[in-house]
Amino acid sequence: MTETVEHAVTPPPVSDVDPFSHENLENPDPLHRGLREAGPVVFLPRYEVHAFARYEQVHAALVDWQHFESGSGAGLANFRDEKPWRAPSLLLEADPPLHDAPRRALRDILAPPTLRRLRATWADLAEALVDQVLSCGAEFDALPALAEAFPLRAFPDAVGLGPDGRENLLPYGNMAFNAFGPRNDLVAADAHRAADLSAWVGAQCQREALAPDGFGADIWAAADRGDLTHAQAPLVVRSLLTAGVDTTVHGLAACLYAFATHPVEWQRLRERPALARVAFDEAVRWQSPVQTFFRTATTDVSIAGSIIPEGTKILMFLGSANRDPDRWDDPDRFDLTRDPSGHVGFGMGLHQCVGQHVARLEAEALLTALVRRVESFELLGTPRRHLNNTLRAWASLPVRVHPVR
Ligand code: PQP
Repeated sequence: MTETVEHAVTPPPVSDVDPFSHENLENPDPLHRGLREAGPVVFLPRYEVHAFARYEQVHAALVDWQHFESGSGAGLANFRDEKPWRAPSLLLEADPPLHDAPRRALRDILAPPTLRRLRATWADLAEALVDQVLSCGAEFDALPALAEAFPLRAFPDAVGLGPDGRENLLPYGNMAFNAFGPRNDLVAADAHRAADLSAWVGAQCQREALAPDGFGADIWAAADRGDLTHAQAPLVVRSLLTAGVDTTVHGLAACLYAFATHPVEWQRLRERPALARVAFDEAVRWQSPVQTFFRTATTDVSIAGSIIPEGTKILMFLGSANRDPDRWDDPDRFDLTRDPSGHVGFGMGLHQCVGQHVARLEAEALLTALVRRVESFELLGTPRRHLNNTLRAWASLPVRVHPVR
């Protein structure tokens, strides 16, 4: 058999990089640039995966669930031959049709009427938090004081969690987001806590553990209506608990870091507080708190003349797509005058973040409260990254604020 030139198969470029090394997690920009420049698809023999680092291919894979499935896992582990560390998520690690009922249920629960009810509560919470933090002095670590404190005050109450054990939420999320990567030292560091954290989260997903007026009770009510099964309900609650805290903490941290290092943009926001949502999306584009997700090829897929074999994993670099110079002008610039829509920091397509409006509402509440009280702020010393296999996260963001007088 001969092949025409158009159908010639060219092996993709190969790279021995480790995207999950401490150096690359600490600063992924050089890695991303190298992979984008190497080609539309790059084979990484270290993990036996094909990688997409350009916007075009990441976007194309995200919107093509028929060829790039999630049901074999959205992390490196291939559920076709590896036992998942916990029961697979009905949302993140499922494809249609299994995915659809849980997705619809959660979409309806996190819909505009719910957000309208939360808006005033969260605005008040944010005002109170900012007042409290500023009353303790002008120099503080904005990571625990604001980026962690606000979601931890807002989200667990909205879900309807009980008061005990909430300190487990961030460690559980950290563990879950590490688990999407390879079984490296970051995974090993939390292994001793895995059973306890999972048991606590599992217990909070039961109907009896949840207040009657939160997202959790809403999920159980959807099961009572027959929108999903009663066996599915606790797993959907688990998705909220896994996805809802660390993501927003580091999304808010991305905003705070962005503004602490871009005082002109902070003045722009102060002049036009209605930009808070655009600012959040631009920060999500610029930092991409969720850096990576994986898919699995459902058939041999041809990308720019290279074949990705059926059943193998594809690593999508969301953070790299969000800074691809072929898609964005001056991509490394945090810029409130750009239109960040189309960024893939919340994914795209069928699985696009169902919680994104909740996240935007949290960001809007916190930024609006800060804009009223803070004339300007700056970094006070070097911020420190917290390394995670999936999250672009912070350990510390020391700042000095100049309050509005
Ligand atoms: C980024 C769902 C979504 C949300 C789950 C789950 C876990 C994480 C996320 C990632 N996620 N934003 O367990 O269903």
